[in-house]
Amino acid sequence: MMSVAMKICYFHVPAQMPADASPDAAVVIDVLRATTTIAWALHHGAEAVQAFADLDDLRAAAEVWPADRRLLLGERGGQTLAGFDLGNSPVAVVPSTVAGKRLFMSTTNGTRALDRVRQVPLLVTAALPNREAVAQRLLQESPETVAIVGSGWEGTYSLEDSLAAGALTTRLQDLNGAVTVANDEATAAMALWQQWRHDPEACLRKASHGQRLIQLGDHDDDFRFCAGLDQLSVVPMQQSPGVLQAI
Ligand code: 3SL
Repeated sequence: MMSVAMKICYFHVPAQMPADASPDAAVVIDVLRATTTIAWALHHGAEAVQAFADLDDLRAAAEVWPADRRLLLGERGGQTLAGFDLGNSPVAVVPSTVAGKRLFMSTTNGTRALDRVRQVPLLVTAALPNREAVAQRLLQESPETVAIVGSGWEGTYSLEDSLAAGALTTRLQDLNGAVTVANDEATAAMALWQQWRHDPEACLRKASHGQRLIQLGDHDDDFRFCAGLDQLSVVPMQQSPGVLQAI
């Protein structure tokens, strides 16, 4: 593989990214569960996922889309939104439900993080199941500067997003020695991945949002879908503002 001079910064939450930062590429991560759901939905044939920070904007955009080709997907605090077709679960986005449909999606943190970096020229989402696919695609596209942005939880650090940021950065460096880390957060994320790489699901369950989901009820399948490493070849990529497709 060609040598790619790529610098990686990791930001725990979108607000940590400097206002004047202008990376060539951004990778948004919300392991529990928005970017995992996006990966599985596109893998299972959804036409696109259109992400919204604001629910009124979502409803307005969905209304002008053909009713038989749209689904509303969203949560707040882990609970499905009233009147929505689906909650934010990778388990729910099965082919019989999502194939050929556009998913109009809004979540507590993940879609807000996407909104923060929607101006970045190359924008993809990553989760543990498509970590390898995203690493390969980044090396193909070879942006010089990459911001990995964790979604966090309402402005605070999320363990599981850092775990996946570390998994992705580690894989990028394994594949290409010219990939460098440019902030301490990225180095710490790689150390976190070393700590948990043999049992990522245990890390997800220990994380505060993992604990929140456990309190809400049985999420065993969600944990399994979110923790499975390198299972999907899909790379959700922004095609127009907020619209992610498997390209
Ligand atoms: O915060 C988010 O964007 C969601 O992924 C949270 S949840 O896992 O759906 O509760």
